[in-house]
Amino acid sequence: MTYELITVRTEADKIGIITLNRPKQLNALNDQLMTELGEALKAFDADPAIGCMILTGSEKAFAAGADIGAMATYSFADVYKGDFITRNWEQIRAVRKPVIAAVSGFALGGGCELAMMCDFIIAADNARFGQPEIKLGIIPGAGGTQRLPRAVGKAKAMDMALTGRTMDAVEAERAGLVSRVVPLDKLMEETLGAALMISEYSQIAVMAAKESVNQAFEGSLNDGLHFERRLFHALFATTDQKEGMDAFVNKRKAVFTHQ
Ligand code: CO8
Repeated sequence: MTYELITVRTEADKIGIITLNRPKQLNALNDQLMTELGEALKAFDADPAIGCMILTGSEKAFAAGADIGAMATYSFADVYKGDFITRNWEQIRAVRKPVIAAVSGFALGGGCELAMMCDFIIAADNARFGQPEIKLGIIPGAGGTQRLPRAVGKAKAMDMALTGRTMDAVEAERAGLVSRVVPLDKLMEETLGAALMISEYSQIAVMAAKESVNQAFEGSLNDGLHFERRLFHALFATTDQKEGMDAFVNKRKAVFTHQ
């Protein structure tokens, strides 16, 4: 498939990198862009050579939100009947391999929600996160009122959703929204380092870890512990578990075959 609003490349034949590419609109997320993003993620997820994906934007903007110009004239009937958002945002959740968001500049509204849909966020020191929908007479619609409180707690999530203020990278890291903050010129290097590390581990174990951590947000502690235990037990059926443990015992580097 050819893409117009994103660019796609691989690194070291193991990492799929998707760059949002609507620079004049600060990567505002429209239908076409989200459809292309879903297709690109699906293709990388299905490629056995790819172990991890990176989603990034430009220096100035990861994404400044949903495309306000496109939404401005929508009616309730348009968005409800057309299933606005669900139809082409859900693909991100369906991806089973890890997706790291490398965020510089603005991650606002749908842009902040898109970053939060990724498995973790590495932020450049110029990153700004916010849910400013309240200023437009709406509320977040792609998970902002649900994922933000889980990431930063109720107080900060309420503050951001009700006032529309932004959080800088330092506050976002302190609050738990991002996993690391790095200088802007080191953002891709740091993110690629993490992605390469992940892509060299057993894909089965990596996918199981992702699935199990996500479970922590979707059910009770008891259910989550049970789910984790079952996956943990199942990994003893893999060749990669034998390889990883044998390599440790024999003081050599493990070579995983993803079996
Ligand atoms: N939609 C459409 N165009 C945008 C958007 C956007 N979200 N953000 C910026 N742009 C455009 C501007 O209109 C401008 O275009 P032009 O040059 O043609 O006038 C260009 O990008 C550059 O923007 P600015 O001149 O405003 O740049 P500044 O550096 O002065 O300001 C800001 C940058 C602060 C990011 C500012 O552009 C801004 O406030 N943007 C809007 C942010 C916002 O409100 N985001 C939330 C949108 S609502 C939303 O995301 C709901 C999500 C629901 C789920 C997702 C559904 C798809």
